[in-house]
Amino acid sequence: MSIEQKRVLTTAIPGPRSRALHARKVAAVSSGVSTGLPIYVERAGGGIVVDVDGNQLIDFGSGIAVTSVGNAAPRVVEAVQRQVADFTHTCFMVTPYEEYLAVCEQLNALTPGDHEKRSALFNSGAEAVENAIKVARHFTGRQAVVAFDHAYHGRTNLTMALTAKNMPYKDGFGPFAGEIHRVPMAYPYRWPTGRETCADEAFAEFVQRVHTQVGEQNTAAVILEPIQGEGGFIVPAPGFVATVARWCKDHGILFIADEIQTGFCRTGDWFASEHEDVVPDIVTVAKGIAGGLPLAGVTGRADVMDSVHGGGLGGTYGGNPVACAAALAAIETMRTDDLAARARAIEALFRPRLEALAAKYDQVGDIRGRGAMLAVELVASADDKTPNAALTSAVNAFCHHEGLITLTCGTYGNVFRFLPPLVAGDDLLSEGLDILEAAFAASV
Ligand code: PLZ
Repeated sequence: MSIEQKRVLTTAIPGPRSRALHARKVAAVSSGVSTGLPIYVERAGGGIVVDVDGNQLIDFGSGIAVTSVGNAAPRVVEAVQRQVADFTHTCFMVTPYEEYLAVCEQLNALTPGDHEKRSALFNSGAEAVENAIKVARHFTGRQAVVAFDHAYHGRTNLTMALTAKNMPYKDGFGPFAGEIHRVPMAYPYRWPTGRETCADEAFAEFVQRVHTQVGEQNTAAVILEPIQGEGGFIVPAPGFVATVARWCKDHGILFIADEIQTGFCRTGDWFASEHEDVVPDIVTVAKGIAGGLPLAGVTGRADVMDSVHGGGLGGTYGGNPVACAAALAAIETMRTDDLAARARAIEALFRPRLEALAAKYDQVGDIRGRGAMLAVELVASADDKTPNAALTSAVNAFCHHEGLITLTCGTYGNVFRFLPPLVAGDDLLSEGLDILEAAFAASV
């Protein structure tokens, strides 16, 4: 790894070069596209991002759960360089190539369940979700789709409708796609009657809503993130996901697991569904699959995926050969370096530190997540669970100024989340956690 795995601050964050670039950003880029931490990046690798002022920041975000194998990961770089020199594009729908097949074979083998599967490749997570819904509607001949409170599935028109949160994702962007129905999520920390009753009551409510407001016979699919991402790293109450999946099966409804953020070793397994022994009918993937190159996939039961007429699925760039080569190298890296185990080790490193924070600060209401997808939810106090978005922003700003790239999330903007590259070393991660502690000390 050519970048020294060390935090270095040479200027204030952001430094003068980043500030100058940011002035150009304001003049050239739509204000609709915002930046969380406007340091402009020159290089990145392992757990470090180097900016144009020579600052080296610790990365707790992985570009939103993408660079699990690290930035510019050696095997990925080598595979991309080889592929880009061979050919960059033909369009798989025109003249196909082996790399696309190899990625689909990997997806069919790695996603949960040993049944016969088929896959199709796309460019972004949202596009994968769109296509999963297309396939589910086509296969079932039904139109309704059920999504959950706090869900995030993308920013295109159909996926905006599936996404729960208005601001910033939906506000003023309607009308939204029809036949999307929302049901409560089994959110243990905020379930009115408490954690113990959460799974059963949320399931009863789910069944009641779908039955009375939608009709099982009209429902093509239920789509769910096995751990909700943008909505607040909400781990559904144990048993909830499996019960919903089983109920779907009983009613001929397809169960779609959106593993775009949770997939590819992030939560300590290849896929988060495995933790609950859930075998989805369809899985959507993106983000971590290709080490930072844009690639997404839909993998599902062969009978479901093969129900679509020839030419019904596709797109100019879907399964681009360079992105496929990157994915094969990233998957190979995850397998040989056992990055699922590394995600579990990262959880073992983070948990006690987060628990110490919770013991010290009344405002840390909940610690949750799995593997290297962890978060703390910040509230007014232990007794008053009013979301504390102000403290969340203050902690975030402190971390940024100290050279730690952090992300927030949550329906109420009060969740502080951790998504480090799985290849970041313990020393670097511990230093990041030291900064987090200092941020709490300075901000509470
Ligand atoms: N499904 C579960 O997490 C993307 C969004 C960042 P795309 N999450 C990061 C932002 O603010 O735009 C995501 C996800 C889940 C779908 C998506 C959409 O994936 O590749 O961003 O389209």
